Amino acid sequence: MRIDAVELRRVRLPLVAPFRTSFGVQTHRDALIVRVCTDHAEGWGECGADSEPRYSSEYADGAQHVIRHHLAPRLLALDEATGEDVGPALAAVQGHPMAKAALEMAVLDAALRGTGESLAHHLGAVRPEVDSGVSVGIHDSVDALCDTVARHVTEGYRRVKLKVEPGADIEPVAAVRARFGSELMLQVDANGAYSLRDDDVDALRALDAFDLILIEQPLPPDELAGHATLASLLATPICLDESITSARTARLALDLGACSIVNVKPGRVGGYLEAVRIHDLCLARGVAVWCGGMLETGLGRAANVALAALAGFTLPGDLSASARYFADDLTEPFVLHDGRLTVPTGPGIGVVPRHEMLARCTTAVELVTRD
Ligand code: OSB
Ligand code: MG
Repeated sequence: MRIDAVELRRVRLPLVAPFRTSFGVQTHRDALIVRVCTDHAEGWGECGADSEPRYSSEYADGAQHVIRHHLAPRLLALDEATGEDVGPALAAVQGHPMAKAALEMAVLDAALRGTGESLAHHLGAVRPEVDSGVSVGIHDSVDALCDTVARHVTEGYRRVKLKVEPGADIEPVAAVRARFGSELMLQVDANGAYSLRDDDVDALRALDAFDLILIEQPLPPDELAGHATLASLLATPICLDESITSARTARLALDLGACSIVNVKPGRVGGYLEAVRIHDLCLARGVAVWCGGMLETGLGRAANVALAALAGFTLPGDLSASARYFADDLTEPFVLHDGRLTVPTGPGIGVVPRHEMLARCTTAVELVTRD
């Protein structure tokens, strides 16, 4: 397959409700969508980066720039490319994993549409549907939080994740546990907002009382040793998100005892194929993994659901129905069936953007071609 052009499209979709985390509030999904045009088929990719570099150093404008000037030219210079060639072709460029992952996703999609194989099958999926979890932002009041959680429980979500930060942790977690009982699968995500200071450690230790599945990323991304220390102080398992940037860092984190569960986000680790390598490593070690999310549109969601259908994804992912994020998704909406999402079986990622939605949401388009 020869890649002839890379289209970079910015879309802006309002979220159904503001999403507040320890690093800020998000009201829109400002995504970079990649379309590769090849001599076989076209392929779609989505970059996880947000408009501001708060979750990690990447942001949508930056991802677009590095693709335009450094990544796309390297792909367009190849005579032949499959999805497997993208990582090696881009390896000379340091960093920018979400930008690289978006390109890899688009090339995988195009190549698989060419052969008629689904991404799920290609990655090694073993199940036709995946358990759906929901990530709930920090709310202004515990009552409002409980109302939101009640709605999601009624909708059928199989696991609830609460965003927490120092000062908004014990009380909301205690209230949700008290209201929904011990059967609710519950976990928290701090996005690195805690430290090893006594007051922070005391708050995290207090969460041990609530039978949480895990605490996600309590300390900043580069605090592997700190997470190992913290793990020895807590009963609740530590799961790392931001800290895990590759299969190599996953192995290091596990060897250090920095985490016992791994959140896999394809964008954060540079692509779906590296995500599979992390999955394989964890499966071999008996470590549970689950698929994280970046408020993706239906495009990224389709690929994430395919990944989450691999055998080692034993915990519900941050893979919610389209309606949890958007009134109108870019693709046909993903809907919950008995708390699960169906793994797409069509060629490639199995979904395409709806044309009128794409036109309505697009804020800018740029085409990169061979010169
Ligand atoms: O830390 O998992 C995170 C969203 C944006 C950035 C970081 C995170 C999240 C979520 C939402 O928790 C996951 C989702 O439902 O897409
Ligand atoms: Mg997280």
